[in-house]
Amino acid sequence: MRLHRRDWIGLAAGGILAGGFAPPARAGALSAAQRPLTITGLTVTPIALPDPPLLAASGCHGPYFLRNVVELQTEGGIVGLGETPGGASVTAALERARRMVVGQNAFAYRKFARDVQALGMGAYAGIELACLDACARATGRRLCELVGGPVRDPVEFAAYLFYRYAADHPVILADPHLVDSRGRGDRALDSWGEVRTAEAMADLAVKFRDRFGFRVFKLKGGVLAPEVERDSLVAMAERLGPQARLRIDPNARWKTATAVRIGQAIRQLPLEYYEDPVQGQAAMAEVRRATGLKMSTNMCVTQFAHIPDALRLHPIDVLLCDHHYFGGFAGCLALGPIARAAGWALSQHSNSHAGITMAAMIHLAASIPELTLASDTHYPWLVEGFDIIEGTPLAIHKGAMAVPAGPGLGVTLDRDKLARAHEVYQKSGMRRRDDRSLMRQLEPNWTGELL
Ligand code: GKR
Ligand code: MG
Repeated sequence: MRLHRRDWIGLAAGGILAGGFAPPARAGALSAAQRPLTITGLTVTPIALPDPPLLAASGCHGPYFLRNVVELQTEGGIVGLGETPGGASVTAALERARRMVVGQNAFAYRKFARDVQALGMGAYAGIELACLDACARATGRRLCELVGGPVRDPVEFAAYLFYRYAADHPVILADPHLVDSRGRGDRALDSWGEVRTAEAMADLAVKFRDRFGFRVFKLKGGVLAPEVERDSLVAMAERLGPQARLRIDPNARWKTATAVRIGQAIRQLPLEYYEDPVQGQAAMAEVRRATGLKMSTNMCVTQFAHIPDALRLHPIDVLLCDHHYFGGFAGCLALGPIARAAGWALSQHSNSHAGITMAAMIHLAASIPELTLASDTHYPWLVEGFDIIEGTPLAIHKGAMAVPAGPGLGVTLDRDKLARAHEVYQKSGMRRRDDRSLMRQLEPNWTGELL
């Protein structure tokens, strides 16, 4: 039915158009709610935050991890925040994206999504998040409400347990990139100490449970001999009790035979899933068949193009989504129904990050009904006092995190801490993650070969 202007006026007078349903406005007469949120500027700040010597198949973390912080200015003064992976290449991609987004409507971010994604998914994730934050702030809503949530609140997270060296290991303190005042003993970055045995790992798991209330525990494997990692899981199960759910993730550092052997040995444990023990969908499917264990990945299904093969080969039961590489919130939201149809549960992948990403991950998990499993997060490893958001860090209580109150992401930048982190980035000279080099200094015979 086509309505004439006088019909609209009549309907409006009768109250039929109440509740925000208004006649098409004439150009130049848009209400505040109808006006585009025009992007006027984009600021990119590369930062370096202290990173303890956590071990993974890639080597050793540290002495800093890198992130890029995005501030998206809009007409009217609202600023949206984003945080995305660090490193000079992502910084450059974000800088290149500026001309694609300035002048555009932040609400219509999907209009420029493909162009920005072509520069890199990391850059896209930072810009999309800043758009969503700005839009949610403009409407006075929490970010998750903008995309159909919250479907849950609070959101559950898993303890992310790494083997590691002590923070004041002499090799770390001698690192030429180091530009802060950390030192030995009381001046060490943290006091978790060295964790390189099954018993020490079980101790760490208990400390994480006692401090944060976690119920789910992910062991980052692919570091020590596979049998030591198996023993670590056994020790964790004994110390944590039968209600704890366990995961192990060797980041594809194991041969198929190793993964099958260890998988069969841990079948009696309360294992929630076996994450990426081997490389590639075919090998994952073989381990899955041979062990009967539930398998998960953030390595062999990391983009939509990988899904058809996964539906054919059946390598997984659980997919770890991540807005940093799966096409932002839009991509992860689209994964929900696909995962449901494929019979996969969703969890969330994490890499070292600060508070803006932490808030984003909470909002994302609060927006995807199919994301039913506890998400990973590196947030407990973020050294106290270094987060770049104002106030105290976002709290983990009983292993879960409340959706920040908003509007938007519900976090604001601490300008002093951001400036300090940027200065460290500039002075440290670190421009990309390089776990291998640090590991080779700690363990000169380390090659990262398959185990
Ligand atoms: O922080 O060293 C690490 C992790 O190993 C990370 O790089 C992985 O990408 O967290 C990740 C995972 O679940 O594989
Ligand atoms: Mg993983």
